[in-house]
Amino acid sequence: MPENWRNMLRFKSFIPGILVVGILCMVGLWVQKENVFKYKIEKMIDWSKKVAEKAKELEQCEKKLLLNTVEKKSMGLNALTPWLAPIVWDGTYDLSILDKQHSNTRIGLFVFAVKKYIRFLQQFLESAERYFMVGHKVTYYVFTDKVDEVVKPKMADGRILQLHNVVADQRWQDVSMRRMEVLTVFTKEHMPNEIDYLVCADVDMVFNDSVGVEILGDLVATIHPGFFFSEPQHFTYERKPISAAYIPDGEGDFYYMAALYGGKVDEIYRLSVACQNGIIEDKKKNIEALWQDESHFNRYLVDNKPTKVLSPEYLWDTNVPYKDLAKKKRFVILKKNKTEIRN
Ligand code: 5GW
Ligand code: MN
Repeated sequence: MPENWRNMLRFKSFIPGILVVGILCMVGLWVQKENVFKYKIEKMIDWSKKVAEKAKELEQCEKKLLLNTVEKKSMGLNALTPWLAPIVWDGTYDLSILDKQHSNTRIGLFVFAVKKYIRFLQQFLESAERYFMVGHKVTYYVFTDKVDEVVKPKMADGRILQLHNVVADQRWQDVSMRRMEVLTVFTKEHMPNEIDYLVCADVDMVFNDSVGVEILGDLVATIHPGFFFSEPQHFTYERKPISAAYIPDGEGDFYYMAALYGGKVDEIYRLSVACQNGIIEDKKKNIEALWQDESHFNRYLVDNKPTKVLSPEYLWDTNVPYKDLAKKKRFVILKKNKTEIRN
């Protein structure tokens, strides 16, 4: 008998055994069918419940960011920019983790209070003591033409107030632009040894809710609340090609408001040098950008994308019609009588 026939016979002798085992297994499955299927069905119900929960969570997130309620899908509605920088909204970060990461971080707050704007300083500083980087090392860099009139706030430990004299330019446009020049000097000479991050702010503002280390990043800018839902072609960028701040149609991501921005000291040095150079270039041509330093600031940020973008929670204007956009109104623009304060 050939060898392979013999093998087949040997195999055949196993067939009854295999059949018996198979039948036993099927009987076992039949007896346990309730449990086996029940387990699978329960698992499936469990998973679909979890999926439904996640979908609901996502829907709530989207609602919070108005993805479903606003027709026009403006980029500002997202929690990430197209270059994957976070857009900071309440609920998108865990402050207890970030506070630990920044336990040794030194933060500067740069502000100008020149001429009549000195009237805003006391409330600005007092509200900063209450809400700005609470628990961290903070140095206020206040620039004013009236150092003697400054009312020092009661300050927590680890917080320092530096008062600096600055010339009071006659034209208000020059006062606003002077900030860039002062920044080029301070971010180069003084601040590198004193602080890690610098935050620059307008003084005609008040802190109204917490502004903490979640806003720190290499280069950080805030979306202007008035242009949150605007199409880029309607942004009030400088549109005169002759200006150094010129941004052509089709360029630019957000309209940033220069009333709150920040970053690492060397990043703010680079930004202020670029803006100051643009301002000087325009002055030589006897022209001025539409929104002075803010126009140059926006020009710089077209080419140098911020690594973090702050939502309008951080520059809130009580005049905007979409009141629900910001759950927290953290840093609020004060209403001012423009003719009174500018004369
Ligand atoms: C005064 C009149 C018109 C415009 C600016 C000034 C002005 C601005 C001033 O006299 N003194 C002064 O310190 N500033 C600084 O520049 C303040 O820090 C002020 O917050 C910043 C920008 O000027 P703002 O706040 O009037 O600009 P908007 O765009 O917020 O109205
Ligand atoms: Mn302002």
